[in-house]
Amino acid sequence: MANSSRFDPSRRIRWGTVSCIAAIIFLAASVQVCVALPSANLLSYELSKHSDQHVSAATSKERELLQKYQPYRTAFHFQPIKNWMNDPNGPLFYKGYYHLFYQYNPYGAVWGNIVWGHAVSTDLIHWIYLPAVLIPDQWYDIKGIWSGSATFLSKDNPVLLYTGWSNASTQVQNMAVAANASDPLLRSWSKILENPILVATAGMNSSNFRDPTTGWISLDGLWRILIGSKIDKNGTGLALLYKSHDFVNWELDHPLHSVANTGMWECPDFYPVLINEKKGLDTSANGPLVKHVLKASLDDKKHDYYAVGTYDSNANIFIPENKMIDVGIGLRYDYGKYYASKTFYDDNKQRRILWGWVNESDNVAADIAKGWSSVQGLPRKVWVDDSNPHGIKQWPIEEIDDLRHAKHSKKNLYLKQGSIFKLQAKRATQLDIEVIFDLPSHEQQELVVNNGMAQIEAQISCTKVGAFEKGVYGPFGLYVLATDDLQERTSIFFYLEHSSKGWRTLVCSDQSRSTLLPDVDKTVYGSFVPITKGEDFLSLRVIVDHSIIETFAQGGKVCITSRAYPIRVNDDSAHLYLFNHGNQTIQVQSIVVWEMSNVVFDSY
Ligand code: DQQ
Repeated sequence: MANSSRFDPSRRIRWGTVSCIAAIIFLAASVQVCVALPSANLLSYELSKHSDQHVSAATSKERELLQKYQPYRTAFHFQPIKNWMNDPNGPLFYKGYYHLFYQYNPYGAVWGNIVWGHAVSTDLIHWIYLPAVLIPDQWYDIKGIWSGSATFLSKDNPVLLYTGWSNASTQVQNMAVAANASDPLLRSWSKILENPILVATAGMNSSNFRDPTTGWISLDGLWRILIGSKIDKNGTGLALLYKSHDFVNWELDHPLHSVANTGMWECPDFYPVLINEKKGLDTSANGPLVKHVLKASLDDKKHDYYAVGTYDSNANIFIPENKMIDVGIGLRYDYGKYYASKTFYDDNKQRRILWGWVNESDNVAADIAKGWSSVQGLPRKVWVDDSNPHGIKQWPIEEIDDLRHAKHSKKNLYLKQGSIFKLQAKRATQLDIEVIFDLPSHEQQELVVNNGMAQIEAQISCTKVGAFEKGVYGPFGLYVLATDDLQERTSIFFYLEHSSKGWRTLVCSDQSRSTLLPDVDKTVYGSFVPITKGEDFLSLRVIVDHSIIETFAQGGKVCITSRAYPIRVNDDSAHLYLFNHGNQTIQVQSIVVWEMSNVVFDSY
């Protein structure tokens, strides 16, 4: 069945038929650029031209067109045909199919009436929508089927744990089993008679008791799971540990880990990672070459925080590598908009894959008008950063590369002070860009610990720099989703800041001028980038898909996801630029830009 996920079906057809012509034009344009001397393409640019003095507000005609053409629908990110979506739930691989379940409201574009939506794919890119698998129909989940996870009790026996919002408005944990294990699409699930299998006991707050993890088998041979919670009196966030011999009868063990003043931990995730290897591990794996990642989604901050540490499976406790950057006070998966994420072990390709919910930055009225809200970030492979044992790296799964087609590349460009360079990309609303800059300062870099204080500093600095504070080295980087007069543009840039301990590198994603629409969250996101001794480059991979921009800095050490809603940028008029506003010339070692294909999502 033709995809109805694009609200303007003609857009897909139009793009389908013109894509060859576009590719030819693009190639021709590429040739022209490649033969030109790089310096000839560098426009000396006066900063005054960037000023917002002449910016005109979005007109009512433009707003009307917005609703008609749905320019913010994505072309290759997962999103339902319509309505509200939030957390990814229970991802798994079964009999040749990847399954994604997700929090979904079948009745509208705002949160409510939550069921588990369902889609399957053979490559994590092309999805088939299936009917919802779990809907509220029992006293223990009648108000909503909330988040949870999948566990394989044996190879052909996947089960789902989820939080039910009961008729008494308490949060209880329930289980569903695959009703027909021979169906690779796992379309039918049965809630078990023993539900609810876990309820909050005396002294616990049944309003803060949710989101069971994937189970694992510990050293004593018992199953273990975590449930997110908080201790009310001092706001300590924690992951409650439960044990079971049969996955149905559960007993409270003790908290696996807790951190003061972090508030409610939603959607905990706990998984093993190999030291010095990219290969993923099944959730029960442990041993001398294994570290563990504990992640919590902080309800108060709406960010996903993690820590790398050791899982002592005798004592059943988690010991973070560095207490200064423990869960909730240290590292984040993503320094932009990214929440309630969940990983799974992909047995098919022996890797661990991360999914995360990316909310809108517009407002509720806009969501209702467009009829949908939220996308899932691209699936990312995760592994321990071999240059920094306290951190992980994330990278879009390799299957994304299959969507790349027309390619444009350049080498050894010199971006002088105040220069911008226009890259010849057709349809710059769907791009995958990889750029490598020379690390400009050969002086010592400060090793920044990305704790809470550093995050505040980074955000403040990125905001100042975004507002045209010029430095010695930077800001330099990319303008994406930009109009040719730059009235609308989203900037992804590096900036080197001088501190008493040497230079430190910031990566920022600046939405402050991404749209002429006024009623949009335009926060500037940013983080310090850990530069390892010997690294003499700065790299960015930026994936643009209409209203979502995913940035992976320095090989995936730092990620920033942002949303943008430009009103004068469309498939034909979007532009991509390199820029440098710093005082020193910046060398671009290489830049490669690919146009990205549309993905057709089918309904079953
Ligand atoms: N979303 C679910 C909860 C979870 C929250 C409800 C996180 O289970 O804690 O839709 O976004």
